[in-house]
Amino acid sequence: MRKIVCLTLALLVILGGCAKTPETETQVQPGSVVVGFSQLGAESSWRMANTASMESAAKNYGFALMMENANQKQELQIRSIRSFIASRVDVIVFSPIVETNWDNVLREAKQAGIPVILMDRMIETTDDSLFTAYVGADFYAEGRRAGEYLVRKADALGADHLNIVEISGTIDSTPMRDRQRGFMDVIGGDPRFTVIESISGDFLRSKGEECMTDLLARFGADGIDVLYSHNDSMTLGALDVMEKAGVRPGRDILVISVDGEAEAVRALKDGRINCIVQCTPALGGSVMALVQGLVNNRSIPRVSHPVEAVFSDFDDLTDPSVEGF
Ligand code: GYE
Repeated sequence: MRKIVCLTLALLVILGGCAKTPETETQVQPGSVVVGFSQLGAESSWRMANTASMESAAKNYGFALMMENANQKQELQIRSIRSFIASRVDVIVFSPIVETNWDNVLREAKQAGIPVILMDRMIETTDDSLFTAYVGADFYAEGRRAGEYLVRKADALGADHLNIVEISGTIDSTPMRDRQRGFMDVIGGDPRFTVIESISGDFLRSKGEECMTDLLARFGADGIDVLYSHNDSMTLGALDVMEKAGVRPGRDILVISVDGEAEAVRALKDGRINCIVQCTPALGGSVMALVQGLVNNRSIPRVSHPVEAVFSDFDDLTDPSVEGF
């Protein structure tokens, strides 16, 4: 791409005053732009839809997408980022599996002059210059929405006390940390609620099953009033286990989930899930718009959050806008 940037610049200089484009801006041929994308894994329907969104957006923009899937391993993500640097891609996009320990590899990208966009998840760093932009959900707000639903539901039921179990996402990932923090900030001070256990299901359906099996064995269905699960895949696994044990999810145990995948939305409509806090995987368009801004030397927003909704048994679930991905 670099050659084409120079050519375009030269043309702009030749065209002089005729060019409408500001002096700092270059018009890059989309076909020449290479985006290195490290996806963290394929752990959930959310992740699959997110990968598809990145692929189709890159195609729409005419960018070449060099994508690698890290199978839920941070070392593999670091290795991919190093290979993107060696290939001198134009922009690196990655979805960090956990928040910590990215500084070294991101310093290498910075030294190579390659901008980095964080997609979906955030990092913990003392050097904010190590990434250019973040595109992803406000997970803290999602956690709060889950808590606000529960408060409203407890009010409607006139409940005195509710025992909550939490199946969390991948430990130390942004959605896990912030969905927990947001939820606790809303319900934590309310004596009607006790979180009796929180265990990680790693955002996987199979682990959602394992976690629910363990929780039912330890507390019994009567000891659990509410399940708060950090994603639909784990929730669907937990639902299977409850039903096999003769427990009616949505009735015997209230179920609050996050994401909005099609199968979970069907379960919401069937009354087996009470609330889904939406988290959209369709981030590709926003990411590629930023890539385009970067390669054309425009300034781009530091943080972009998608607009997200909440679907619950308080809503008219026959409304066509209540649909999954
Ligand atoms: O909620 C979950 C996925 O980081 C927002 O990761 C994403 C989460 C999503 O595995 O389903």
